[in-house]
Amino acid sequence: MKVLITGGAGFIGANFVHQTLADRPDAQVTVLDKLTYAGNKASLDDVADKITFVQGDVADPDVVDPLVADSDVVVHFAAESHNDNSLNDPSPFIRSNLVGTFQLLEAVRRHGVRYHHISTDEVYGDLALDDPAKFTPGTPYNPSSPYSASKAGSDLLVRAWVRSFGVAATISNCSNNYGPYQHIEKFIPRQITNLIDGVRPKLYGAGLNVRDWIHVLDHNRAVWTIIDKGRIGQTYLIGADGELNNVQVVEMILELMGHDPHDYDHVNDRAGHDRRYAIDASKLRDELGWTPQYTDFRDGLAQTIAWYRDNESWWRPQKAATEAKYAAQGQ
Ligand code: NAD
Ligand code: TDX
Repeated sequence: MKVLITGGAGFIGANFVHQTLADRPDAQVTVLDKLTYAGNKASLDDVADKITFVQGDVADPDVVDPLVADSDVVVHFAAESHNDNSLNDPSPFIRSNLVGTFQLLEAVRRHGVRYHHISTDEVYGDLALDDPAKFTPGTPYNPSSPYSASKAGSDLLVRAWVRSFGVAATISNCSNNYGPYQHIEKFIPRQITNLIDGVRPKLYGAGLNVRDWIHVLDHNRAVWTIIDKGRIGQTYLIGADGELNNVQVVEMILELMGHDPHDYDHVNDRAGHDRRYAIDASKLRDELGWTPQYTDFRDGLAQTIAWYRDNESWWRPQKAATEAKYAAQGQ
């Protein structure tokens, strides 16, 4: 099977490349990645001789068309992915997330190739902290940030291409991922690498916002389950019942790294900050038989901390620039 993985030098995509090579000896993997600030080719160094790597833009039809034509399945991870960046400059989010998805859809339509679209629970907006409800595939779209609006728009393009053109596509909307190879601008690796540098963790606002954490390897196993067994045209929500507020996560990181759990600071809040995400993954569990393997967040977090301690050369080159950007925002 020839698998085209877009965004394979990013966090989730790089883990997906490693898992695919390990679990599917028949897979021929091509990665298409623009290598933006968020892409890191070093994440694929250990498998460089087992894959074809193409540096290019998913929004460029001349790049996309021949790669799609030569694939059996396209798994589309590539995107601008950070909410804070989208608040500073939405324009790359529109090009990469909307135009990029459009060009891939046109190519899979031309060549009759199976397509799986990676998306986020943020398309549904947020839930109140005291609301017992969770997101389901029927929850209306209500995105808050330019990032989540661009992802919502890309999902709707996929649905339209399925209905109007018969494209063989599935969509998954996953909650917050953690694990190795995540860019240090994101919440968990930012705090881990701050502590390695002797800097106190930084919580936006009161820190009471809730995220529904899932280990990246569980997300990616769900993606393969959907590609193998999912019904064409369907949307599957991926989550592992991992709701925690940001204070709880920071306290756990501090404790696991040998610090007083209250040694953190509050910084400026994010504009439009979503309060709570929570996924009801029963469709994926009941219909397709997927269950998460990382059911102990504390264990998964300890492994993630160990990975950042062991792989300082991977993240160190980005640390100063990432923190300078936050400092300018009072964060
Ligand atoms: P990331 O920012 O770590 O990686 C994105 C990758 O895409 C990078 O390698 C980057 O170079 C590449 N890229 C960006 N624009 C591109 C373009 N125009 N052409 C080609 N490559 C381009 O992101 P991530 O956290 O790995 O997220 C991957 C996907 O998963 C995204 O679609 C995101 O919306 C979705 N998602 C992420 C999470 C999460 O918690 N991180 C949760 C749910 C869904
Ligand atoms: O330093 C910080 N302090 C802090 O309190 C940072 C970077 C974040 N936060 C908060 C904001 C959020 O409530 O932590 C929470 C998680 O923040 P992010 O890591 O920026 O993730 P989030 O905005 O929830 O979005 C993530 O999950 C859904 C991914 O970045 C998206 O790509 C995905 O779609």
